[in-house]
Amino acid sequence: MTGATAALILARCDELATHTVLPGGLIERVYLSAQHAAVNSLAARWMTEAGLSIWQDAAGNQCGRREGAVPGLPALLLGSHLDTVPSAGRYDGILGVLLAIAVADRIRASGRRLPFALEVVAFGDEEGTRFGTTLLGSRAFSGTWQPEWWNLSDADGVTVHEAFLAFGLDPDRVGEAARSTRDLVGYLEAHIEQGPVLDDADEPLGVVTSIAGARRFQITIEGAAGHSGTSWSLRRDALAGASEAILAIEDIARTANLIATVGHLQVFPDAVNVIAGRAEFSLDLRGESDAARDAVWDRIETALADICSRRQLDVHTVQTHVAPAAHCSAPLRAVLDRGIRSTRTAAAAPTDVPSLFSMAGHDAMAVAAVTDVAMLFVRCAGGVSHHPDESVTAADVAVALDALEAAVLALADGYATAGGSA
Ligand code: HGY
Ligand code: MN
Ligand code: MN
Repeated sequence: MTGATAALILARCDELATHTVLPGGLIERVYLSAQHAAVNSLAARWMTEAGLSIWQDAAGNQCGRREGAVPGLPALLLGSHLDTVPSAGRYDGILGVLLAIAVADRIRASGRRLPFALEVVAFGDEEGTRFGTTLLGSRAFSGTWQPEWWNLSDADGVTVHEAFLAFGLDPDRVGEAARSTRDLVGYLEAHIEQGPVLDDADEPLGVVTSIAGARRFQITIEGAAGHSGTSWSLRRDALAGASEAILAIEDIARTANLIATVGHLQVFPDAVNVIAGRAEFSLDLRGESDAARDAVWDRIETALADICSRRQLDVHTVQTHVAPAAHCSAPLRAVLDRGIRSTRTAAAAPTDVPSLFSMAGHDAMAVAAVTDVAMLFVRCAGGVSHHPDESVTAADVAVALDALEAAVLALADGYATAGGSA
């Protein structure tokens, strides 16, 4: 039966992938878009079929709930996100939402009433593709929405506030999406690893120890546009300065064993025979500890100032996103460990269950503000992600489903005997 469900989950990933703004089978689906509304409707239908009562919360997250032994009990949350990066794979976030729905369906079919409610949440904005800052859905959910986000705007100049209204949401009621700690047991998120560790270890599943803290910046370097025949001594070339800065950022981060990525660069006026007067680029900086990450940012800022002073350029940085590193809860990691072990045949060597750090960010970072979190990683081929070649196998999806269901039931068993605490 698991094989058929895994096949259904993969087919649903394919169906969700058709809701995209890009041609040619490429995937891009952003927060509060028509594509977001379409996949919320699909997820709502599948949640209903899984026996969940459904609602869309005040921030556009699609939610479903099945009561426990008695109505109104605190809820165990399962879920992930349905939005994507540009030219995305079809499993990042999506697989976690569909695994959560499949576990809820299995528990419905078993007729078992758990000692807690079971909720599935499909967050609407983990990637931050549309508005730059990320985790908007899960931060509304965890009660950490920031008022300054209303004025963030997308590439077309549409603000978050306007996008809420266009999606049929009332910005004044975003606070109603916030959940309270007392209503929650914890959050378990299944997600592809987006790294090579499980694939290299020939392991289908692993348990996350902690999730990197991230900061994002928009960096602008200003020089002077000019004729490309201008002599060297008169140039103030913003693109040359940005190029030196980007390599300096890479060198500083590598030396500090942190990860820094410049994924966006725009040059003005962007012409073959004009010296660049302005260069704008993004910086995504992440590390296992917030302190180490912040110390590296301080060094990067100093390097930017030195480079620009030497080249008679001006530099301006704006932080567009910050999310603290999140540590996964030991009790929830333990039930995921038990869930994975339950999928192993008795004959299998009792090797340790892989536990690994996540350099990728996840909604669990935001949800950690309101309840304990843990993550189940699923192998993806070669660790490839944020790319159309992202892939998983039906066999790994099947074992992930069994492991996640077993983890939920292990938590229920422990929760019932412990009188209701995760
Ligand atoms: O950027 C990340 O790490 C995540 O995929 N949003
Ligand atoms: Mn992603
Ligand atoms: Mn993701």
